[in-house]
Amino acid sequence: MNPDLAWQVWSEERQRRVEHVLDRLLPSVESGATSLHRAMRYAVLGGGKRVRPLLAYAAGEVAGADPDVADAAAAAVELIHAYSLVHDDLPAMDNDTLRRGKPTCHVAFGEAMALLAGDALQALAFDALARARLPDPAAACALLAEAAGEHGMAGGQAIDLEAVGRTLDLAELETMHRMKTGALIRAAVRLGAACGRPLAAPALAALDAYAQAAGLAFQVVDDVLDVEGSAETLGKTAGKDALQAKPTFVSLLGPAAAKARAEALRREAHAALAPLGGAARRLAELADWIVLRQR
Ligand code: GRG
Repeated sequence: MNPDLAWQVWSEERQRRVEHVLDRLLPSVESGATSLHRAMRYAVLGGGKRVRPLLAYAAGEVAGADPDVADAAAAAVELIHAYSLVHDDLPAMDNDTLRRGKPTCHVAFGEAMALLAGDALQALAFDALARARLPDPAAACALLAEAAGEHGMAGGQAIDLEAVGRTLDLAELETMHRMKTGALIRAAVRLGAACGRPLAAPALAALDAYAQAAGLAFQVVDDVLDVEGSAETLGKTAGKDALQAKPTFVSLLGPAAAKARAEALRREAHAALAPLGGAARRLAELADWIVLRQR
């Protein structure tokens, strides 16, 4: 089979798989569904690239994890991500109206319900991990909490909010993104690996170096796409960073150097995987996909 086709088959199968897992975890809409239930399902299902679940499944393969166990890690990171998007889109934060090709959750359900949907999605993420057949569910919950909390995503978002109208230098920008988006990407890799057999310290360090490079590459590409993509292909408002005068990799480096930085990070991610051999094949393909994507 042509290697690209094999990647496409694997990634689409895993995307369908996590969709099904999320569908079962989310509150049913059949009987007695409330607006909160509908808002939760609206925010999670039928959209998104599922980058973080794919990272969890791919890292799980390195540790020989049963995909049935890795399902919980994949779903939990996507639930945290979906909650962060719902809250980020609120008028109090980024105030956006388009996400994943449809009106944002608060446009569809109102601000109060969107706030609650995000809260409930976050709770559901931890519930899914706590109940899963993981070797150490408590350690997995702690790892996800660290990534989502003040030392990770929420802390990075706070720095981002306070940076509007200020100038950040490249080091400050990288720190902000390592927290805001990088921490959850790193957690996806670590949680996926935690679903399998215990890995030795060098393998864990290799995975972590990979995740840090891939996470930063993801953000650099996100900044480039904000400038070069359209709302139609991205499914979200394009050109917002410049409009809001936000410091980005493109505003600090220029588009060509930002693309070169993404490419360097892709190579760094590949190099980090070298000690892991063929078991890390999907992670390598994911780094390519993260950097070469158009949406
Ligand atoms: C509200 C605590 C809190 C945090 C929000 C992650 C985040 C922090 C905000 C999202 C804002 C944003 C657009 C950040 C840029 C990187 C990013 C997370 C893009 C969206 O992720 P994708 O491209 O989205 O994986 P899909 O829709 O494909 O899942």
